[in-house]
Formats: sequence, structure tokens, C-alpha cells
Amino acid sequence: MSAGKGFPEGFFWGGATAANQFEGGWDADGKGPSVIDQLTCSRDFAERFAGVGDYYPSHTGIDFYHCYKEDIALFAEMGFRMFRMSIAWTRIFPNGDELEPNEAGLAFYDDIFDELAKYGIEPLVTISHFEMPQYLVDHYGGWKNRKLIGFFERYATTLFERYQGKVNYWLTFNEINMATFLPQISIGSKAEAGESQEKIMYQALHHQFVASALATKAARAIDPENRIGCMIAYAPVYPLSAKPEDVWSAQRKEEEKLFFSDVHARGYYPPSKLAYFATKGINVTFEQGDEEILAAHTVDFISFSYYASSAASFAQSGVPGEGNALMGEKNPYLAESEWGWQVDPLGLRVALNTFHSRYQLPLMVVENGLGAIDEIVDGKIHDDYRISYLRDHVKAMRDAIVLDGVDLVAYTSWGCIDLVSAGTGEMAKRYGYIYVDRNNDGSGSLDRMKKDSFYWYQKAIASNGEDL
Ligand code: BGP
Repeated sequence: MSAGKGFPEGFFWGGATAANQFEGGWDADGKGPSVIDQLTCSRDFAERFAGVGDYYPSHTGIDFYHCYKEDIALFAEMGFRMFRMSIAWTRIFPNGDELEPNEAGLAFYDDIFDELAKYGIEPLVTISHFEMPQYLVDHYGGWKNRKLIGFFERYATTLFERYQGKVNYWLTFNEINMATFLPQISIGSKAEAGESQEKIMYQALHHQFVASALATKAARAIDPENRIGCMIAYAPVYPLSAKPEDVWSAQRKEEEKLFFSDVHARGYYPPSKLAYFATKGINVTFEQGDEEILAAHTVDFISFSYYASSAASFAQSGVPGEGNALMGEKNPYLAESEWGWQVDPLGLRVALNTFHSRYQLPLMVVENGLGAIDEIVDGKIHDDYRISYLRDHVKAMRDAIVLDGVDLVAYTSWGCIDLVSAGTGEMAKRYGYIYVDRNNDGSGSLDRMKKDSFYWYQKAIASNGEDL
């Protein structure tokens, strides 16, 4: 148990990334194209998917593919104990349906894990982070096709076997609930004429839940030391007022989000979701054995991303807010980032308590941070705005541990090194402790530079969250 004076001994401090947003090397050494490799850069997400612009950020990222030694050395200098990264499915199975993996792709991650091990940094590996093979979309229709369960299982099993002894912490699908907002990159399935996108989505999600449970089963069979978690994009939903209808709206939205962690952690669909399916005439096909699979292989821990809280009112329920569809309506009590994300450190404590009281499983905050535009002044980046955001969120985590008894084991803040934004496709929205000289149009030397926040985080980690 973690309750006590502060962060527990052995707390996993670190940072988080995703292959498609920073590796580059998009077609190197046999890698196949992923869904994100087809998307160009544009400030507006809708335009981005319409193919506006001619620079493909994921093609070069920040070239971690070639710079990983330098980057990992910088993470070690900050004192990281954990590094969250994802494996690009298309490096291992370029099309997704092959029987044999691509050795060069497997070898690349061996090198990464060996490099991390040199510094005693524990990898936390996301198996699928917004980059499924494009081939599986073109030839199978994405996750609405049940065959993807088998392809994913083969892919995950290949990883567990290959990296046994090197990786112990795994996440199956990044922000699985993003299927609602980013279906193109999350499930790769679109409704055909006459089909309901919502039905397609829930069927695709069901396949992901089953795939996740089967991966969990395989991970445990291959190595009992493996620990598997789910990963949810989470923003607690506050009622915009004390009006009972607003409270009700907020509660329903909250329930929608927690559906995803419920299935992973409890192993069954909550009655509220089944009732919703019934009222909407949605029939999700469960094959024989699915219920047992979900029930038998629930997760070891819950992980989630937290950037902001959200608000809901009855009047506007269902209307997404600006910047990120998860954020809901504007809360008049909160300031917001340049991208309209409402900054709310206490909301992180709320989130931790919600997950803790609902599941009593260890928790990991695997994404958190402030996306901001950084300016270089006299060769330095004084990102006090980022430090203040992070400081307040670390304090909120400490309160949740010390005052509320929450079992929090890891904090990997998002984009520890500047990388491509998932939502906007830009470099300009930066989260890093380490600046990368890379611009929206792909220009820049790729040189790395330590921001003020680098030294702040180094101090925070060295003092186990006391010196903030
Ligand atoms: C999450 C994703 C990440 C990441 C982050 C920040 O949804 O898991 O991939 O990018 O959000 O979002 P953005 O990049 O849009 O600022």
C-alpha cells in the first residue's frame, strides 16, 4: 500500500511517447504504412483527415529511430525510472496479417530495451497506439472485422515472447475510448452507406476488448512477471450547475467513459451500457466464449491520460468542446491552455479517486502535461508555465496518495521530448522537457536542447516528489 508521507519508494517517475509521433523512419527496414502515415499536417483535425497539406509528420517525427541513444541518455539524466513508448505494429508485421514477423523491426526494439536497461529504466510498452497497419483497413475494414483479434493476438504474443525478461509492463490499446472521436486512427472502421457508425464502433470495440483480454492471457502464460493494464483517456465530468438535470447529464457522461475501464477491469459490460444498446437498437455480436474470455483475463492495473477536466449541462449535453472532443463544455472556474484545454490539477485528484474507489487496482498516470508554444530566448527556453502546470499536478497526485490512500505507482508525463501532436499534427504544440528543433513544415536541425523544466523535473524526481 502506498499511503504514507509522500510518493512511495520505487515510484515510477518518467515520460511518455508514441512510436508514430516521434520515431520517424516510417518505411525503414521493412516497416509497412500505418493509418497515421497516410495523414498530412494541418492545424484542423477535420482538414487533416481530408488530406490538406503535403508534409507527413509521422514520416520523420523527431527521428528517434536514429537518435534514441542520445534521447535515452537525456531521460536517464533526468532520473527516469520508467519510459512509456509504443511499438509500431507495422515494424513487426508490416501488413498486419503475415505469419512471420519482420526481424529488423524486432531488433530495433531490442536495441531500445537494451539501452533503457543500461540506465535501469523500466519500459512501459503500449502495444497499439493510434497506428494500426493501413493494410488491415484496406483489406479487412479495420477492427469491425473479427479477424483482427487473431492478428493482434499474434502480434502481441510475438512481443511477449521476444521481449521476455526485458519488458514487464504493457498496455494493450492507447486511449481505447478515443474510438468515439478518432475512429480513423483508433479502429480504422467506417460505416458503409446504410450502416450506423455507432454500431460499427461498438462492434469494433468489442473486438478490441476481446483482443486485449486474449493478449492479457498470453502475456501471463508466457511470463508470470508480466503486468498488463488498460489505457483510458479520462477527464472527469463536472455538472455545469447544481441543477439536477445537469448533475444527471454529467453522471451519464462519466458512466460512458468508465464503461471502457469497467470492461477491462471487471470483465463484463455494465448494465447501463446494455440498457443503452437496447434503447438504441444496437446489437453487438458476442461469439460463444467471448463473455468467458473477458471475465477470465481482466487487467492488473488501470492507466489513464489526464490533461483537463470537463463539464456537462443538460441543455448542451453531447456538444463537444473546442480543441479536444473529450473536454465537454467550458467550465467558468478554470483557465485554459492555448488550445482551449481547461487546466484543473484538482481534477487529477478527482480522477485518481474515481478509479481507486471503483476498482481498487494500482493506478498509473501515463499521460499528463501542457501543450504550449515555446520560444527560444538567448539560447534558453524558460518554460515556467509548463513547470507550474506540472508542479500543481504532481502535488495533486501526492495529495491523492497521502490524504486519500490512492494506490498510484507511476507517472509518465506526456511528450517528455517534443514530438508531433496527435490532435493537430503539429510540432508547435510542445510538451517536452527536451526541446527538439523541428517545425511544422518539417524544417529544423533536429537538435535537442534542455528546457528549464528539464532541471525542474530532475529535482522533482531526485527528491521523490518533495522538492517541487
Ligand atoms: C492523447 C494521445 C497522445 C497525445 C496526447 C496529447 O490523446 O494518447 O498520443 O498526443 O493526447 O494530445 P495532442 O497531441 O493532441 O496535444
